Amino acid sequence: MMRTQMPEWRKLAEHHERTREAHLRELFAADPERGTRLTLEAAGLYLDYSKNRVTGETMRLLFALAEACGLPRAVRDMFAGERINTTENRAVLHTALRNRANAPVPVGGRDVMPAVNAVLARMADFARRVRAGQWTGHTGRRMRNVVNIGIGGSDLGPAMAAEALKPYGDRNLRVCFVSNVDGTHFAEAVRGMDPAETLFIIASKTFTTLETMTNARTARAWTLEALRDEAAVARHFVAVSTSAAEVRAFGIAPANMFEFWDWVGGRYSLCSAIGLPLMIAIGPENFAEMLEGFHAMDRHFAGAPLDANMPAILGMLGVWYNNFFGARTHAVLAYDQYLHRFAAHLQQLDMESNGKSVSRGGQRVAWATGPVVWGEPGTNGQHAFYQLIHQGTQMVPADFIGVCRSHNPLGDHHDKLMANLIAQTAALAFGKTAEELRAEGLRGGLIAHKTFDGNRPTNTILAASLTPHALGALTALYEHKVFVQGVIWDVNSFDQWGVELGKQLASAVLPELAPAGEPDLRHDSSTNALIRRYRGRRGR
Ligand code: G6Q
Repeated sequence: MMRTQMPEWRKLAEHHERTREAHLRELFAADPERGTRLTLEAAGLYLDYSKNRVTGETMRLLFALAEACGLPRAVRDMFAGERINTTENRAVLHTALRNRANAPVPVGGRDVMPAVNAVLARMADFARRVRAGQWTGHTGRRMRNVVNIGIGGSDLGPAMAAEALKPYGDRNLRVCFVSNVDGTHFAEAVRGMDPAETLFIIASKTFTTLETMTNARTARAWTLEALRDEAAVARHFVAVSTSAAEVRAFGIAPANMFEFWDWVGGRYSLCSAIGLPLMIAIGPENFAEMLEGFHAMDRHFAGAPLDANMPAILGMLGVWYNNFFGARTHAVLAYDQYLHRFAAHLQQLDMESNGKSVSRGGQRVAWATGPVVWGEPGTNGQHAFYQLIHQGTQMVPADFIGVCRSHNPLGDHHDKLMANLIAQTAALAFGKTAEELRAEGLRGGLIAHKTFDGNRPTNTILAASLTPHALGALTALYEHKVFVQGVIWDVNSFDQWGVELGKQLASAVLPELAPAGEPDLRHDSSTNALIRRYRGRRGR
């Protein structure tokens, strides 16, 4: 049945009609316990969802919708390795990558856990050797630079986590990430690096991606120009991929390849061998701690009843705003400088998963699916775009993420940071009325400008400290939130045909940019003109 025709959806629509004007000021006034009642702890994270425009009845109706859409069954199917990625006929088993309990997970009748554990062990052995200076380069020097070359899912997760967990990293080892096909990215990344001390990790699920292969070839040329011996490739290049054949064709020996599997989606691959640069940066023990955090959230998600289930609560709140209030974006505001790439990772995770307009059955959906996800770290955003969140004409539901203990406890910085986080959520919820302004002595025309309506919904997520465990739990929380919403919106959260299209588009134009001859351009007039203009002015 169409989602919007389900009785549970209709009940929510009626409930929305009745309650949409209710103000958080009234909801808090009517229930002094609200700020502690609408909270939850899981996997070391604390969620306060009291500053949402919901009542107990709203949550009951949202969970009823989740039940009716088959969420509990869908969760079981994912964890059990059913082929829920139907358009690619694949299981979706990123949870097996951090299945610390090691319970068997069968895919096509075979338990995947021995292979998962074997790759993790090989990664740990390699990471230890690089960190200890035992994996030396072609001239016998230890590696001081590790450059991950990958893009999208083969970049954003480990790049985000390497930043987030910098305090756990070996500061003598520079770990950096090159993704963009823009030569500037590579050139600036390796500037000042010595090829004799530089290890490249070529990370690509398919090992055919244009950007990654282009950067990888450039990296090989850069290495060989300095080291002048093909044999150097074996010491300076390792690969992370699902395709041994493509890796071999590139010239990297299978012994230097770390495998993962087609049941790991790119944006869900941080816990697979794609996490190798992170493991080298923070060490296998910290990486294992991160996996524990992921696993703790996985267990919570799989086991907790919907009304005490953090990903389900966050997911259904998002549905409430997206489909009933018409919110079109969702902000993720992390009050921790180390999380400065977290929103970028979530952007891919969420928008690539649920940015779909066709249902699992192949019909066009008649309801809104994934919102635009965006964000910058606090407090920077406060001096920039928060204006619109406070007083703009559209509702922007937001998640505020903070930690109680800083890794850099300088003076009173952290108290000031957290005071801002807490005060912002209160201001967004309760606003400032004209009466309050008058009571402060304000008169005249400025009252309208300085009035804050409030009633702007937020979640607050707190961790004790940004440990590997906390980062794992936090990342898994959002993975599962996205899953919940994909089930409600009836989309396949695990394919990405739009990204695949992008991989093909440029290949038609590329040969037409080559200098030789005058190409017979058969595009639209804009595309043709852009190609001609570029050809006439390109640098070479
Ligand atoms: C992720 C996407 C996409 C993918 C990149 C890189 O879920 O599928 O971002 O990760 O396009 O693909 P390769 O790993 O195959 O190079």
